[in-house]
Amino acid sequence: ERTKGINGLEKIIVRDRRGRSFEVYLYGGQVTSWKNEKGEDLLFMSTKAIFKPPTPIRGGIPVLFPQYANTGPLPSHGFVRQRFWEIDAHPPPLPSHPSSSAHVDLILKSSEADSKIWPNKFVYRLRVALGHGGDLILTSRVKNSDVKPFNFTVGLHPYFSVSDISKIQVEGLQNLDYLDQQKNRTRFTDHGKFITFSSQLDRLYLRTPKKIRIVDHNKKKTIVVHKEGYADAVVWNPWEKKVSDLGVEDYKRFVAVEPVAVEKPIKLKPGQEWKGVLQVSVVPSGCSRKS
Ligand code: TA6
Repeated sequence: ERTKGINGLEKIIVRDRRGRSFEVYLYGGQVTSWKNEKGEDLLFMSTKAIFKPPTPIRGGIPVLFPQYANTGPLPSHGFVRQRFWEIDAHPPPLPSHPSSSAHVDLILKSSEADSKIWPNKFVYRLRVALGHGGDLILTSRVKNSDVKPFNFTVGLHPYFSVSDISKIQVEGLQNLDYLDQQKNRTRFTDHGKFITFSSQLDRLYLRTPKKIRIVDHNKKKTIVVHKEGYADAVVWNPWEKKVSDLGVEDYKRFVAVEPVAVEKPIKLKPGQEWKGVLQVSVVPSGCSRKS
């Protein structure tokens, strides 16, 4: 269903037969909501989110491309989160994708104006789908539609809703190296068994396993983040650090666990395509369903 969202910005609502749903704004190609059959939103949206281009929307799942954060000369996190995407009426087939799921395909093509800040022609296709178990699946495809090769870094920046940031732990990143983004990306090794939060944390973990878990002790639920094609992962919570358009207490209600490819930029030759998948499921804690 295509409809008007906040401030008249167009959004797509997709529902499955069990009453699960998600919403995507064409502005940013950004998922802003993902609800289970009880109507609970599994994604966080800032109480102060600004739905007014060119401000990026603070919450849901921003798309970061062609640059993660300030790791290069472009605006932080690139520019596609501030562009108007379109519905892709004829997406090329996605062979391994569950066929019966409810989904929508979006597309963003590089524009003349953007070529002034990033001189490479690309096509970014994003499929957002509900899997059979109600999982949320985001499949990104970036194609080099230019006549010369190019490099980029890329990511998704999901704001996962949690009951209380001080009552969760992030598992699956032990013994990995990370770059501390609060310390000029100095490299450290994480020797903890899992991550807990009691102050600001902003780490870029390098070459991580595909599966990362967010265990929410209050809710007795685990968010399973499964990624393919993104080698690295960021874990972020700003705590009381001032973040524009975030309510003062909002940091308590989300954690960002982000599939990204940063350490080794993706290289594409003309005509080549890169694919990345994020699949998120929610399971009762203690359970480790394969996803
Ligand atoms: O990915 C984490 C991060 O880069 C943090 O350093 C923090 O700044 C966050 O993203 C939000 O960035 P934004 O540009 O949306 O304010």
